[in-house]
Amino acid sequence: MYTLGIDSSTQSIKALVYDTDAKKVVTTVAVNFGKDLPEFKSPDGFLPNADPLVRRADPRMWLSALGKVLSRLHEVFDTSKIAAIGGDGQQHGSVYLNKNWGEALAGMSTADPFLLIDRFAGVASRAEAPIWMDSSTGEEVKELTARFGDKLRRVTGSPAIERFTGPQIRKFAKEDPAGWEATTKVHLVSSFLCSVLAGEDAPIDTGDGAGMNLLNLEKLDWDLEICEFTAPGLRAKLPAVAVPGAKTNLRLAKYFEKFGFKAGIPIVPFTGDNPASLVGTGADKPGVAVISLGTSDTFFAAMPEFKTDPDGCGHVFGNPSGGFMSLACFKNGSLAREKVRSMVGCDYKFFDEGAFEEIAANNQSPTANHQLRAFPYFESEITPIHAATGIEADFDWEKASDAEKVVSVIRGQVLNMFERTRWIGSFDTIRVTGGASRSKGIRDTIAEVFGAKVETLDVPDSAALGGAILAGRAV
Ligand code: XUL
Repeated sequence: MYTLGIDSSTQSIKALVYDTDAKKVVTTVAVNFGKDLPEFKSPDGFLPNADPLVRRADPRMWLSALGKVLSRLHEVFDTSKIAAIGGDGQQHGSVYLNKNWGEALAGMSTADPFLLIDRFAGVASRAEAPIWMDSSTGEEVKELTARFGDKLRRVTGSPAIERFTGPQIRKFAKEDPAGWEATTKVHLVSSFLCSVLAGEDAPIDTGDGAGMNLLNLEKLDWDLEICEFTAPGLRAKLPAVAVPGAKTNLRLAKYFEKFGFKAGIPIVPFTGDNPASLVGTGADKPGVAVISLGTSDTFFAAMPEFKTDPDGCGHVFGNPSGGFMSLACFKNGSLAREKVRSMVGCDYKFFDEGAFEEIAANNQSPTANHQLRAFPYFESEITPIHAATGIEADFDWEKASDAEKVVSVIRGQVLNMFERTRWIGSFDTIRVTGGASRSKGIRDTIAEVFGAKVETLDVPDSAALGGAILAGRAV
């Protein structure tokens, strides 16, 4: 059986076909928002804004990209063979729809040659959708924290956070009450695209819904009190919540026959990109954690029961395979490592391996108690919360050798990751992915500090794959 996974991320949308019998990816096509859709003037997936804290995108860009990626897929694959569709979107981003939305959705049950952006013209009550990179809601975060204190963390799995959807909705409702009044539905990027495919309002799944500061993760339903304080009448504007594993009633709308699909095939509610990656990397079962070493470093793992980070830095999302998942994001990831590499002035061979060999040869095992450690805070850090102060070392940094500098920074990063994820549980396997996972020094340090087997993951499109796997399970 073939299933399709659609991943709408920050800079591109991907469509991946998966053979569920052979357990193999058959083909992947992508549309890059900046390169392929220059008319939306969003080279990096969002509209330029004079305020660096504001990051918004034109939701019509996502519609246009959806049509284009399905058309590209139709050119290279017999889409009539696809039995089910799943997918995901960048988390937290929200789309605001007006009274025309319902009618536009219903219209998807007829076939016609119009483009998606024309079919959905005039449905937005807010022209620009805030995305996860937006951190302009400091004031709303303060207001939510003042009103609910620790309840947000205990109930929704995360304290109030700038990029989370609740503070973003509150900001819109405060700044544009008429726009808020005209809003009949708020969707996430994931549920917005899923609704378009199904021609009806898709529910928000607990994986992506947990990134809103609105979902009660014990009851798996919207928290009325938090919703009402966030924005008046919000509860009535939210779609339903999809409980993991529940049978889906969503079916592909007739409109999509123009891309060769069989209308009526099942669609599973879309989830967030991180929960989808959890499934795509095979880490949706306890005991396995994934560390993605990218611009920022991300740590995620499945959690059978609901519990939250006492320090409030990590997040809890629903696991699309059932139960929950944790996610901790470390802003000082590869960018910080690159800074250290250029400070030391060494090549990758030394940074990834040579420095570690030199320290080992001097009998300073990375697990020895006297081992040096340094923490790179080039960007203000969120796990733990820490201002941007540069290198903080527990030794005289200036006098240290190049090898000591490299090894101590990696050790500092990995130790921090270990300390900050202990609340989640322990792991016998850690799967590492992302650019910096090529470094043997980092992999060995992770193995020693976590006391776990480290595997290198080679799943380039883990989120899209997760969507396709979830689609397969639903059939
Ligand atoms: C997670 C987060 C990002 C986005 C975009 O909380 O903000 O990982 O999901 O990838």
